[in-house]
Amino acid sequence: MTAQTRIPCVLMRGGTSKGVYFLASDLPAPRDLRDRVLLRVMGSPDPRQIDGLGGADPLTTKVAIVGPSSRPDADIDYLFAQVVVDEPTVDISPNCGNMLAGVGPFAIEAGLFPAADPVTRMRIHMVNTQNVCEVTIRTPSGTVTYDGDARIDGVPGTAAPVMIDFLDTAGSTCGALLPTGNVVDVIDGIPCTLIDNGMPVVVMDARRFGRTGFEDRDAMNNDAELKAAIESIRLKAGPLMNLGDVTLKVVPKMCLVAPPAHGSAVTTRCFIPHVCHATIGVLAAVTIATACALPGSAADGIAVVPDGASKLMSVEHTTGEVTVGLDLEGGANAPVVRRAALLRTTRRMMEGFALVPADVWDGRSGLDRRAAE
Ligand code: NQM
Repeated sequence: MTAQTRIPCVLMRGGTSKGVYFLASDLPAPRDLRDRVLLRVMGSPDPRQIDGLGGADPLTTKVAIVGPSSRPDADIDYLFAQVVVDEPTVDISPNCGNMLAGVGPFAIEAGLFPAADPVTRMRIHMVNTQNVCEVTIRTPSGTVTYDGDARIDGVPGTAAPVMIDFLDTAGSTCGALLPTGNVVDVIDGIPCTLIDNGMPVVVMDARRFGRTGFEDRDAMNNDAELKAAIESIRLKAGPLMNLGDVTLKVVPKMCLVAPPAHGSAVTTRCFIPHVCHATIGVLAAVTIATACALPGSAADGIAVVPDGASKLMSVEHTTGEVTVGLDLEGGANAPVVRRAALLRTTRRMMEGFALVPADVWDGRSGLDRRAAE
């Protein structure tokens, strides 16, 4: 008789995030019990997460829950869960495009989807936002390879590319690209673009806060006055964006923009939402690039936007840049997002079992159930 329940899982880096990947069938189905299990796995709430697998940072306290697709137009279901480091909260309102990079390889290696040769294309239903994306994974001879020559800022070295095409991200969580119907709303005296092209984001000019927007992550994180001003805007923006009371939610993300410094389209500093991101969220980058392309937005006059309906937009962050491919139609007043795409990499790093005390969950994971049958 064991005092802990064993849950099969894999630790993976997905883009510039890191987290634990589970099969949905290995976790308890009721949401409140699943949340308690995930909090215990990560060691939350605790700023150091000393008694769990989380890395004391929102970017390393992420969970991907993967299973067969519940929709006929997709191959795999992916539910993202953001476990909060220092609160007893698991937020499934947002999606995560970084963790998404690991979902395809995880699904293939779990036997949920057959690999082709030399690449596998998979349609993933992103359960949080009910959107579908198509990922392309390197699978020479039908085996996932993690080696390759693709490089993304924020991750040392190179790895196999994972191409992600987002198909219908506009209004993913808020119901519309511009949930208030306005390109700009003024909150606490600051012009804000409230926008959702895959991630609810509030885009604001850093200079309006008396900051340059080029401050590094530590300076941003130590700037209590700035963080309080941003949080005040966030709490007001949430209901306006159809997100309700966002006090305990990790959306909307809050983004300060500044002019490009190294030939990009724009410089960003994202708060997710209480900590400054070490890089940038994937869907946040897609959403911010979209805001930059809208005349009259809070980024107008700051961002440098390429001409044409198909744009490659480099979005700078604290440690480099991410390039977003964006196809927009319809003009400034009624913009229609046709496609958004970008490159990520991933790596499977550890496989085994997460152990949670039986007094948190004394159920049997799918693996133990299968062994007993
Ligand atoms: O915006 C961080 C990340 C993310 C989310 C966050 C993400 C996205 O970098 O798609 O990837 O905004 O909390 O993993």
